[in-house]
Amino acid sequence: MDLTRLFTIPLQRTPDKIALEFVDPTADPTPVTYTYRELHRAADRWAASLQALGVTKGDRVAFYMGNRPEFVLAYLAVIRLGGIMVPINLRYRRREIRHILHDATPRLLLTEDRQQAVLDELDPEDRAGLEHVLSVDQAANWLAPEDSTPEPAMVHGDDLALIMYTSGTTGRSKGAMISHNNVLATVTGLLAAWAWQADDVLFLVLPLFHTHGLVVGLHCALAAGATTRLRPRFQLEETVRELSSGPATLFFAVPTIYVRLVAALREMEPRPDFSRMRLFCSGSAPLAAETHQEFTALTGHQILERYGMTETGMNFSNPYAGPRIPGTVGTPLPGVFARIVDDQGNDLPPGQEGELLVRGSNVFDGYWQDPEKTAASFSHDAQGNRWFHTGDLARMDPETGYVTLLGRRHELIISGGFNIYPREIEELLLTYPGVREAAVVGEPHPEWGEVPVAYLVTDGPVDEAALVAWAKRELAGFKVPRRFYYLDALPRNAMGKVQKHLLRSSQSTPTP
Ligand code: MLC
Ligand code: AMP
Repeated sequence: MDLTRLFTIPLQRTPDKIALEFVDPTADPTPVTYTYRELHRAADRWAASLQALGVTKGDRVAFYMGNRPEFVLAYLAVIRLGGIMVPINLRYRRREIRHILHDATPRLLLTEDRQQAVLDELDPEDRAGLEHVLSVDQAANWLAPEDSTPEPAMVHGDDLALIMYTSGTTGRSKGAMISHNNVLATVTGLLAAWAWQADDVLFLVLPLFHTHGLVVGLHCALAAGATTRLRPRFQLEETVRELSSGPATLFFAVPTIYVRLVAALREMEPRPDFSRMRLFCSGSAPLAAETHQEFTALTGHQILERYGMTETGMNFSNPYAGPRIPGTVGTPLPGVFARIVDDQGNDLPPGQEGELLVRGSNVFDGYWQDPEKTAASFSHDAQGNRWFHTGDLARMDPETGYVTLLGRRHELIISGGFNIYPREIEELLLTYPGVREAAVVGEPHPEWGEVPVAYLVTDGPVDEAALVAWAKRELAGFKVPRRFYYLDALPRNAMGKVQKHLLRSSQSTPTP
C-alpha cells in the first residue's frame, strides 16, 4: 500500500467535505479551499504535470517553499509517482541548501517567487544537477490541463516517500530515508492513540517541511477525513482567535509556541475560552512542566506531550484517555518497541538512566548514501532485531512506566523546535578570516528553550557585525550564535578534545 491510498476512505465517504483550507492573512485574506475530491483531482493534475517534466519513480524532488496549498498538491503528486520529496527548511541559506542539493541530487526543485533571492545566492554549479527550478507561483505556465491524470506508477510500501535532512553530529546534515510504510506506521499509531475523528479540525501553523507539521499534522488529518486549516506560520493573535472562536478542535505545537501562548493568555482579560478544543499536543523539544501546568491553569486543558524524531516518526505519547504527566513523554505508541540501555548496550532496570533505543515499522532504514552513519546508528540484539539509537537519554518511572527524557548523548541544541548541531556552526566559523578556534554550545533560553553561543579564539579583534551578517548569508538565522565570547585558548583535555562543560564557567570576554 502506498501513502496516497490513506485518503481513499474519506475520498469515497465524504468527497465534498473540506480537506484543506488555507489563508495567508498577510496577503490575500480570502480562504482557498479544497474538498477531498478537489484535492484528489488537483494532485492528479500536478502528478501528470511532474510526470511530463520527467519525474519518475525514485526521482528526488526538492521543495523550498512555505506552507501553502501548492506544497500539499505537489507533495501528493510526487509520492503518487513514486518520487521522493526532499523538503528544505525555509530558513536554510546558501551553505545548507547547497549541501542538500549536492547530496540528494534532485531532478527538480519546486520553490516560490519570494524565495528567489535566496536561491540567487547559490553558485550556478550548485544548481547544475537540477533539470528544472520551478516556482509554484508560475504554475499556470507549466501545469498540465485541468483534468490530466498521470500514468499509474507501481509504488510499494518499502519505497521511499521522503528524504528529510536532519542536523548531523559530523557537521553536515544527513538525509533520513523515510518509506511510505514508515509514515503509515506513525499515522496509524497516532490515529488510534489520539482518537482522531472525521469531524476534527486541525489548526496547523507548523512548517510542512518537518515531520511534526507534515506527518503528525497533515497526514493524520487527511487519513482521518478531517479538515486542516493550514496557515503559513504561527501568529499569536490569529492563533488565540482561532482556538477560542474558530472551528478548530486540534492544535499541535512546539514548546516555544506554548510559552508564547501562556505569556499572552496571562495578560488577557477576559480570558479567551478554549473549551471547544478537543486536544492540544506538544512535541519536538522538551515542554517545561511549568508551562504545562500554567497552560492547564489558564485554559483548563492538559497538553498531551509526545516524543518523536525525523528518523523514527512518533515514538512515545502521553495517553489521550489517562493521566498526562508533565515532564514525561508517556509510553511507546502502538507498534513501537523501546529499550533503555547502558553504554555497553545492556538493558537497564526501570528507574535508571540510559540511552533510548527504538524499533518498529515507524523507524527509517538508514541515511541516504551513508552506510557508515547508518551502521553507527543501529545495533542488533541477540534475536537479530535491529534497534535505532536515538541519542536521547531517558529514564522510565518504575511505578507508572512513563518515560522522561533527560538530555542528549550528543551535542544537539534544540531551539524553538529546530535542531542545531554545534559542529556545523564551528566549521563555518573556522572559515572566517582571523578565527583560529571555535566552540559552540547551547545556552538555556526562556522562550526558545536553548540558543547557540560561540567561544572564539581569534588573531585579533573581530568585526562582529560583519561576522554575523556573513554567517546569516550562509546558515539559517536560528543557527547563528546569539553571543560571542573571546578566549585566549579553548579548554582542552589531554587528548586535545574541547571540554565544553568548562566553557560556561571559563574566564572569557563577552562580546566587545
Ligand atoms: C525563528 N527564529 C528562531 C527560531 N525561529 N530562532 C531560534 N529558534 C527558532 N526556532 C528567529 C528568526 O531567525 C528571526 O531572527 C526571529 O526569530 C524572528 O523570526 P520569525 O520567523 O518571526 O519567528 P517565528 O515565526 O516567531 O518562529 C518561531 C516558531 C518557529 C517557534 C513559530 O521557529 C517554528 O515554527 N518552529 C517549529 C519548528 C518545528 O516544526 N519543528 C519540528 C521538527 S520535527 P533573525 O535574526 O533571523 O531575523 C521533530 C520531530 C518531532 O522535531 O518530534 O516533532
Ligand atoms: P528532529 O531531528 O528534528 O526530528 O528532532 C528529534 C529530537 O527532538 C529528538 O531526538 C529529541 O531529542 C527531541 N524531542 C522530540 N520530542 C521531544 C519531547 N517531547 N521532549 C524532549 N525532546 C523531544
